[in-house]
Amino acid sequence: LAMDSALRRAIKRNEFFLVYQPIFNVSTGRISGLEALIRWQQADGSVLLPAGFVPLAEETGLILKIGEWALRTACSQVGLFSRAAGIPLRMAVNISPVQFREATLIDAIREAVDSNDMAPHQLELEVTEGVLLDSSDEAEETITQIRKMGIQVAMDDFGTGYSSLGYLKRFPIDRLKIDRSFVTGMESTQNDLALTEAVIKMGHSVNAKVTAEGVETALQLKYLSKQGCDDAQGFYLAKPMRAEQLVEYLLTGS
Ligand code: G
Ligand code: G
Ligand code: MN
Ligand code: NA
Repeated sequence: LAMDSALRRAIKRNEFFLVYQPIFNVSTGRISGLEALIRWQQADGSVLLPAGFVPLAEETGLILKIGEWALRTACSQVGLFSRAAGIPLRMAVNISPVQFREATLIDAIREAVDSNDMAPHQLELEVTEGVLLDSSDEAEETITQIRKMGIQVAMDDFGTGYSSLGYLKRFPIDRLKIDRSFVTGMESTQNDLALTEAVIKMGHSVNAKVTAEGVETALQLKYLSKQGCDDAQGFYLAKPMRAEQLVEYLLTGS
């Protein structure tokens, strides 16, 4: 309960901020997009990661306001980042299953895209399998509607759910994100190496692009490149950064 009122106060006081992690095209090595990741800077200066507050925000419904703020903020900055990079960047925004169930999501997305300097295809919504679990018909319709607007949909944490393959059969998506647990195991575990290759092929077979998450070594990147992975993200390539630092990074290339 204390946490609940702290969250409400945080919304009023604008204590949330976004960091952005660069995502790279594997074959060119050039930046192709960004993932927006929310942080909460508490009154005492400490910074909380999403795992420390998103679950409660989802339970209390406060994630609706917080998620809308994140969507608007990320979209309001993608033009600036794209100019600094010299190419239009994709902006990936995580969407909670709770947000996804709200009928207001479509309007919020349209508003965020229309009122900012960006093309619809520059926005990519990352959904987890949790989005697809309940009332699948509605989820399917929402995804279809979003994609008709020209906005992209990515399935996040792919491979960790109950029925990854079933979701792939059922839901039309633009991108798969290979969960970092598979990428971590690539160097040491033959099975994981085989599985990343299989997931990349699977994604391509349904005309989706594939992003590998959690790339931490040169060897992992080399394997992913051989396997035909489209994009990669991870500490080896770049860490999440605040907006000011990101602009500097994009302008100077470091
Ligand atoms: O930032 P960190 O690397 O700790 O991210 C962990 C997870 O938190 C992400 O994989 C994502 O699922 C979730 N997350 C990050 N930002 C947001 C956000 O703006 N909204 C929602 N719903 N989840 C987020
Ligand atoms: O949306 P998702 O839950 O996948 O968010 C990605 C999370 O993974 C973010 O919290 C980000 O900080 C984290 N992350 C990004 N790159 C790496 C990495 O190379 N290694 C590890 N351990 N975590 C990473
Ligand atoms: Mn994500
Ligand atoms: Na993920």
